[in-house]
Amino acid sequence: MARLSLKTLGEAAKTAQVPAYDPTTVKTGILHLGVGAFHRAHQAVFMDDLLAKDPRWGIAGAQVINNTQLRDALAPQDFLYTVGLRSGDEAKLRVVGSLRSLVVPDGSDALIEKMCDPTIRIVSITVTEKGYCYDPATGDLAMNHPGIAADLANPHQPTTLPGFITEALRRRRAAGTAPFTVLSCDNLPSNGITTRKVVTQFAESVDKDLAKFIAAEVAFPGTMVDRIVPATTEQDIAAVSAQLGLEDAWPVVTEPFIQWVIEDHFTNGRPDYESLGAEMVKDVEPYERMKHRMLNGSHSMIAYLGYLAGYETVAETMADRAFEKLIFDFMTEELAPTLHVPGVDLGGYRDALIARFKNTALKHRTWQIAMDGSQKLPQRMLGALRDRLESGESFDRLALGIAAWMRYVTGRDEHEAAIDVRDPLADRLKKIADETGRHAGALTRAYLSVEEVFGHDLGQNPAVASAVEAALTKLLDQGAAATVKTYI
Ligand code: CS2
Repeated sequence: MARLSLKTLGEAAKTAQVPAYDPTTVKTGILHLGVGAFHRAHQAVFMDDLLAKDPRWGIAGAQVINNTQLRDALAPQDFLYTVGLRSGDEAKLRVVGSLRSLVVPDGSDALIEKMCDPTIRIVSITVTEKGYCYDPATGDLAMNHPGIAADLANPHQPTTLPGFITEALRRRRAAGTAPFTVLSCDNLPSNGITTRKVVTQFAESVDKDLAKFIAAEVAFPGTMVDRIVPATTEQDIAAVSAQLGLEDAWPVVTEPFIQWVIEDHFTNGRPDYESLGAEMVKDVEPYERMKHRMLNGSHSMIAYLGYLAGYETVAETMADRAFEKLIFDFMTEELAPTLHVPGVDLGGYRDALIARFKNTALKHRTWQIAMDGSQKLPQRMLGALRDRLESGESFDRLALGIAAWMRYVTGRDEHEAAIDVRDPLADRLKKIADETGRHAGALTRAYLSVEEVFGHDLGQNPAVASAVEAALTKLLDQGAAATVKTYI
């Protein structure tokens, strides 16, 4: 089978939608840090829609960690790749041409130099929550993070996201080049504000004057990004290549749904996002909060409980009526009442989410979503919990979600098999379980005292402790499947 590339694009047009422009003629106005499946199925698709009308906004890709896998897969295909859109029995293909290059930090200056290219006017980011090197409970830069400590000692050769951005902004300023806009597209709380905070706090420790310049001159618009994009599997690669009639070494598969809400605050020009269907707003927070709580909060609940109950994917978990009912009630009773989003019908939003979660064409693994819970719980569940506490309302299902996370990070499943827990705090969380044993009360107290996750307030709250302990007791005694049945 021939390989997908510029040369075979004519062939691809027989089975897939292909770029309506010549990819070799586009300029790269955006540098994207963290080219993963989500970026390739979301922002890169939006830009692919734009390039026929405005060729200034191609994407120069960059990895923040030294991993050449994707570059090795895409370089022989001229960075073209396929997006497989899947819903039920339907599978549509689209070849995307907006990604034009991919640099990997290899100790040389190539990445920083590319960030300093004056044609780059936006640096967008998807490096997942932990890539920001922050304390999840406070949003402050984690000064004791090993990468941050190394970058502070050697700021001109950075290795972390805050380090790369600060150094590139410093060099641009020194060269008289206007700064780029920094556009976070990760699911962090107040992603624009948080990114601004970690970058300025980093700069503050390196050069106070530079920190002032960044605070005054650099825009960090917030965004809400949404599309469910599971990690690509070997089966996906085979299926997409067979349907395309060309070999694609690393396609992405996703759902038809796509959404992007962006704060309209750019200092060095921006694409005409409106014409692509993105929503430009003054304040993204209500949208972001809605998405983090309703979509991602439910996702994490499904991930921990579903994994423990032996379900491999989200759709499989949601095919269990008890789980579907739990998620419906969770959103209706405990999450939606904490939200106020102008012009959005939260009941309709909930129903659409449930339908998306039930999409059997996506094999979204519970294990994948369960990753990095220590970084995810605050914005997904704990913000809603604080709101419920403040308004004096019940939070039993939130407590169940937190208990399910605790049960999961003990590192042993319901058959005593090891769980491959991926989390920056995994070792510490496992140690807590090993030292505490399977006693729900002691385990609850020990985990609630992890301040990076729960803060001081929730960690010390007796009502939270007793609700979480009650849920954890059930999970330990009866297992997840039986426990979920007691909530419906
Ligand atoms: C998921 C998200 O992996 C996860 O934690 O909850 O990646 C989710 O699929 C996206 O945020 C959907 O927009």
